[in-house]
Amino acid sequence: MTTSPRLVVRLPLGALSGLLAGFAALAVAELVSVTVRPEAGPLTAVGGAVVDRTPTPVKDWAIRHFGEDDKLVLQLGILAALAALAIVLGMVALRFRRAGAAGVLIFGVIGAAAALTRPDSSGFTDALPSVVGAVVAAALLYYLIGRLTQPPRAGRATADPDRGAGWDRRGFVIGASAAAVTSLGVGALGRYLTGNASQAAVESRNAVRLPAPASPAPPLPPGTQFKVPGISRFTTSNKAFYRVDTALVVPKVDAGTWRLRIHGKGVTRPVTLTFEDLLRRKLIERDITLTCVSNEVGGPYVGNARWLGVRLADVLAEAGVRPPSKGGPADQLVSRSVDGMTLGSPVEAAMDGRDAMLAVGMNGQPLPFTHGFPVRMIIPGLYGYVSACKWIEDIELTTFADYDPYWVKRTWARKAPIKTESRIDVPKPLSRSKAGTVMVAGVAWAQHRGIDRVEVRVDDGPWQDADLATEATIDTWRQWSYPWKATSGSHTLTVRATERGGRVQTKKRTGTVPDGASGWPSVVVTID
Ligand SMILES: Nc1nc2c(c(=O)[nH]1)N[C@H]1C(S)=C(S)[C@@H](COP(=O)(O)O)O[C@H]1N2
Ligand SMILES: [Mo]
Repeated sequence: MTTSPRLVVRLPLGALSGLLAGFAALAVAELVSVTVRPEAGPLTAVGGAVVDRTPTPVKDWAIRHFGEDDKLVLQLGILAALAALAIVLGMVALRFRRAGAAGVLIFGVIGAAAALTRPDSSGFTDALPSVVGAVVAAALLYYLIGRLTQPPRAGRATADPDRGAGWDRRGFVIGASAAAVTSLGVGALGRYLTGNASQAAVESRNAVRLPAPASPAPPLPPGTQFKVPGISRFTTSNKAFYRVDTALVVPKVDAGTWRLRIHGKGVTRPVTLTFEDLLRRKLIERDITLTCVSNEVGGPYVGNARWLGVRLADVLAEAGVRPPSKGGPADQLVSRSVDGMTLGSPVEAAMDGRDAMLAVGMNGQPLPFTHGFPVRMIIPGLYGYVSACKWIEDIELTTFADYDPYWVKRTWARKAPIKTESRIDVPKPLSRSKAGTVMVAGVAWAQHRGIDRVEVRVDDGPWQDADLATEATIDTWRQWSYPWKATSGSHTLTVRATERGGRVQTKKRTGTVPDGASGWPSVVVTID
């Protein structure tokens, strides 16, 4: 008998063995990670490490193309890469059985290294999911390949016609099926237990009763919301609010065990606060528009919510913090989250009288898990990456000279006030409308400065004043609309906003790196 027909059968079976071993590794790792830390699982750990090491332009590209699905795409990509490598290892193992199994162990080492070097790593136990998963997978691969390359042991009764062809078909089928079924069960059990572990956090959130604010947000003045179809609602619902973060698994923090530590340079009375401590204090409620520095001109990463929280300046003052203008030694406030993210804000901005807060509520609800439950920071006027720490657990007073937080280490600016911007919500780009009055409308923002004017230009015509909705506060965006007498043809609509004090939104087009995109938004539309 020649070897080629057997190879044709064995190669796919080797590949299948590799896939089964990879699947077993992930299932076992998932189950072990329940007892260690869900975030220490190999997919999350390797995914997180990839996110941290991805060059900023690639990350920006991913956000642009996949939006809030970027994490899903990343995890599917990692799974696909793992599957390809597992197939190769399985086929290699047909020839080099020990080397194939050892290859699986190398992946265990990579997964363990990723888990141990995550900023939120809780120590050597974080290596366990990857290590145990890899050992089980290596043993499984070694066993299955053995069935493919060795005859069944003498004496075993078998009617296998391939017997003597050099492999144990029955042993392989039984081993492979048992491995597949067991992995499915183990994986499902792991998923189920992970769900239970976050149950305490879910219950703690359900139990939150937000107190009434001592300083409520002023009622929205009439006229903040235009009735133009398609315009962004003045208040963005929690569901519709954009989400930008690096968390592959949304942290589920139990409010009952949550603590916030405040310490560092110039802190004369370090404090550790509980969630109850925060709720017992006087709460303020404010409408504040948050924007992401990764928002392209005309992009979706901006939203306005009614936040409820504790005034950050008061908490800092009680800890003995003085802003630099009052002689304090720290000019940077570094917030750290439970998942190891770091954000740096100017201490001056946190204490200069604006409504910077440790927020516990969003639009009348406890913070959604995706938006930072139980507590996040909000500082009006600053992009999210230098102000809006979600799942916050630590505030350290330091200096800009001494410490660069996460995004600053990755080419973004140390300080990033939000740039004056505007957006055309309607008409949609490349849409068609009938000649006559077409409503051009959208939002404009210049947080903590205020919007005074929005102008619209049709093609190369003169700038025309748009109608402005009533301003809620200088920290919120402002709607605008312009009834355009549209004539047939293809037209370019361009918009620019002017902030209080007269500075016009810059025409200069820049990308998002390092401190936010700028330029006038425009859309091309066809009028029939
Ligand atoms: N812990 C943590 N907080 C974070 C981030 C993050 O990745 N991790 N991203 C920041 C960025 S870049 C922005 S724009 C805002 C977005 O807040 P949102 O997701 O509630 O809209 O959160 C900020 N806070
Ligand atoms: Mo952001």
